[in-house]
Amino acid sequence: MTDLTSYTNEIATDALVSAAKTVLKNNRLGSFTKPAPSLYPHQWNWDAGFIAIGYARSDYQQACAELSALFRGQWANGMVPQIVFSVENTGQYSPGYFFWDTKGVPGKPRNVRTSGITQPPVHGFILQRLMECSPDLKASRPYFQRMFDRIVLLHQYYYQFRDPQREGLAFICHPWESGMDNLPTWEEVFTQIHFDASEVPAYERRDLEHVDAPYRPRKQSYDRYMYLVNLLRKGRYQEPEIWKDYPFQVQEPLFNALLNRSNETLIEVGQWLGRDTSQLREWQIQTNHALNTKLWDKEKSCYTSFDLVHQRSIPIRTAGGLMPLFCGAPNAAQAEKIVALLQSPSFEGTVENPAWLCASTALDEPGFDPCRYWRGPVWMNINWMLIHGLNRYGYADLATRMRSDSLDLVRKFGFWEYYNPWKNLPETEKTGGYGADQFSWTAALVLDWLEA
Ligand code: 9WN
Repeated sequence: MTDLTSYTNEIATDALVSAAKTVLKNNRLGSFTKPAPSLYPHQWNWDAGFIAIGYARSDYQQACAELSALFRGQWANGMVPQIVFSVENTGQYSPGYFFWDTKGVPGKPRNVRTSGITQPPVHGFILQRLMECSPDLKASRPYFQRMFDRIVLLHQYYYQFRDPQREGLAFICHPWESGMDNLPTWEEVFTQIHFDASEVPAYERRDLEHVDAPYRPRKQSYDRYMYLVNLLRKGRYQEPEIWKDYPFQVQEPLFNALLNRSNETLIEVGQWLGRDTSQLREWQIQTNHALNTKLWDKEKSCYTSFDLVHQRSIPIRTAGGLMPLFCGAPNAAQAEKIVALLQSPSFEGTVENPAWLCASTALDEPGFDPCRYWRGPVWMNINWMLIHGLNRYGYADLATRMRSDSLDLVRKFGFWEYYNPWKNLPETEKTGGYGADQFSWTAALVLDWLEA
């Protein structure tokens, strides 16, 4: 075993800040910044939000531009797509624009190429962060008015089309909508979904040209992703009709926690703009209540997903199950239980085998894998949001520890997409950083942690 905790070649803070800025600069494609140099050559939805945070202090205009570029892709029903494709990079990522076949779908903006699903709603709290960082609030008021309306429309979409029983919880219709695309949770949901190999359309795996197979989803998962995309495109993305017999509809805690943190922060922005925020307030109360009544799992001490189609909970512990700390849903006793879980061997490891905070899937879940994306590795955006959640509940020491774990990982390995959660790596692992190198949101969030 190589003990990487004794690694001493630490990079000085100003060098790290400057390296992080270089990552963003090199990934910049005009009005937006791609997530990574070659694996992800378009604009992704929640990436745009985290990237905006990285620019907020040093290039405020670009920070605002990232959200504007993303919302160019907003559909008439309010949906903001997972990917806004760059025309220049056509063919470099799969599934690309033509695979999604969204051209001509009613309500899709005509001159913008987008996929047909969404990603976690980070935009409200990103907008509030931009408000905090604005060098001239009066001058940026029109921008905030515009973005506020766009984001409220997006939330309206979630409550209207993704919450059929009006419970206060939005469902996701594809693992890619969760942002945590390869959680074991989705495998469990798929045990109830049966389809024939002939229902999987032909597709390419461009991702494996950039990242080795053990770090990316298996073929079996990709077949399932593509099977779902095929159902959506065959139904021409027509909501709500398409949901009548659509097999994947899952209420997931991270997605709803971010939606509700966005509701909460939009209230703040809306009050500053002099807008009526009563609908946002109603959503906020209802969603926190629903998180606690429907997704809280007392035995697991965290929130878990609910499969709406098969009417069952999926009791798998993931970092997403801790995320309601970020929107203030848990009461003090629930928060204490979540923190105890975070400080247990399920996330911290043991004295002999310690782990960096915070594994995406709990270390002792049967589906855990320290290398494969979302099956266990540490992700910086998850840590960034959990740190805010821990501070909100007064767990400042634990929040500080998660921040220093995050920065240590970047110092040791670089700006990777995700990291092996084990501190003692087997000698066969050359590095603890995986996926795409020079990853934008890792750089952006390091800037948020380090820039004064
Ligand atoms: C599919 C861009 C995106 C992130 C997701 C992450 C990964 C895409 C992929 O990359 O997903 O959307 O091809 O694997 O899982 O969270 O937004 O960085």
